[in-house]
Amino acid sequence: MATECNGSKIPEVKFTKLFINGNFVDAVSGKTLETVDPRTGEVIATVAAGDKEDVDLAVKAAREAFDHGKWPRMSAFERGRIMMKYADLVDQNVDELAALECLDAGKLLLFNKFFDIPIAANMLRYYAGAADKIHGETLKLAGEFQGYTLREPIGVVGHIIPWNFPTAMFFYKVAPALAAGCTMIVKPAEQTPLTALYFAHLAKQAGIPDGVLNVVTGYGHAAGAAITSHMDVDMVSFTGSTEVGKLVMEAAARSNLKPVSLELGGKSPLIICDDADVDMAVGLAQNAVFFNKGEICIAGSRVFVQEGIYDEFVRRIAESSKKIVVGDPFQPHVNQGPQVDRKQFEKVLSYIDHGTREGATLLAGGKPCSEKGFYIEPTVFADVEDDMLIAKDEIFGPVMSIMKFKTIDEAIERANNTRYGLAAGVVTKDINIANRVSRSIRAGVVWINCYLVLENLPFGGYKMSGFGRDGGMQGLEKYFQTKSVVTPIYGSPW
Ligand code: TXE
Repeated sequence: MATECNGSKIPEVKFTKLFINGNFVDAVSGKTLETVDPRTGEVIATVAAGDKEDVDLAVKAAREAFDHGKWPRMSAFERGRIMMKYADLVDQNVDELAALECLDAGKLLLFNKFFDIPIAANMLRYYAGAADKIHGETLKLAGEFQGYTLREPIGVVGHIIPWNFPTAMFFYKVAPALAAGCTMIVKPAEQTPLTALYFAHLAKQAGIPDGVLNVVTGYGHAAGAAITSHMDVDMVSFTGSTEVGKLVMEAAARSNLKPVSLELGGKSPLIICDDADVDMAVGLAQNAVFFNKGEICIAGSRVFVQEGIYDEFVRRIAESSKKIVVGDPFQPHVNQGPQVDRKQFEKVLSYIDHGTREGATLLAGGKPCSEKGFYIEPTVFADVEDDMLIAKDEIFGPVMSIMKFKTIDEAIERANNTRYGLAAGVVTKDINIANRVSRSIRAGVVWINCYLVLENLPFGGYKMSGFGRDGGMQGLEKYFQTKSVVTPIYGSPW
């Protein structure tokens, strides 16, 4: 039953156990973890904390469902039909899911309700439609041989997902893997386990057979590490920090050499040229950095502004950032909720402190803004130098770093001077500059006069932002193996 708090409907938490082989079960060890409301720092619910033994059980179920079950063997059209039903169930439960996500992750209720969750349902539909359009090739070989390729599901997949977009990340990974005919174990982030468990319940309702989709909540060093080093997991798809991405790859290499796909951190440049419409540039930059309280890997957190409009841009962005309403994400007039947990809250504040001590000019924000919970003011630094920590590290919070540049060549060089390569943006009216920048920046996505638009585009990183793509048809590819088959053709006239 939902309860009320400050006029907001707080949903009841219905699912708190591991979902293995179609059943909600306690962790073998009986261990639990507490998930916390970032608005208050208080415990919302106690959730099962799975570790190696639970992962072993989930992998066993997924292995059985893959090796002997219906899911990989049914027609792809039928898999797609079940996924469509799953999508409808996600839509039907949107109110409860949106509130649960708001409570667990501090994400805006209205955003969850009208964007995040409907987009996730559509992702299921996108891959449901793609399921029966995967096919191999036929090749005429030298001599009397013919070859063809089969696209086979890769097997048992481990999905390890972060807390900043618990719903989107769940379906970014689960939807294409389901369409491919894989079976899987999902480990949500320990900070935000609640919607993943709800999605497990809906998967069963939709008719996805037991063992196909298992959810093991728990800590990264326990449940996460058990997945990446498991000998019977055939592939791992990970989104999270670059540091943990390295551990994932290492564990995969040390165990069964399973392929991995890594979507990691970013420090994306947004280049604003002299000819830009300043209104547009301010709105775009603000959204690029402060969207989802800055907890987004593609945040345009390095804003390069050309010297001709620098002063005006800096003045305008400082004014507009002060108008962002920070507060309870359940409230419709609020633009920015709390950071996800105390660790992130303290991390962001420590970077703000660094920025001030390194000599950047603090134009707006810079402080926590409530007595309880993890709220931080939208913070803008100008006159940032490339070698300052706030210009180099992923802060993952509402902090904008503005740098001045003279020429486009200089901006491109400085924009590329980072270990990351996830996203970039350019604001200009000059098509040649837009094209030059988009070709020159080493990043997985470049936005011209817009930002954060992805829909069904392939998405992933260059450099230490990782490799592999989620989204679009490329997001499906990694869940297949390609097998070549060769037969002789005797007496063929061709
Ligand atoms: O990430 P972790 P954290 C960045 C962002 C953030 C920082 C730290 O800068 O401030 O990372 O966040 C699981 N084996 N991003 O500490 O630890 C973990 O349980 C296997 C960017 O939360 O990487 C969770 O499910 N798994 C990012 C997931 O990894 C392990 C989104 C991500 O957590 C593990 C999140 C291990 N040894 C943070 N250790 C993005 N690219 O969007 C942890 N995990």
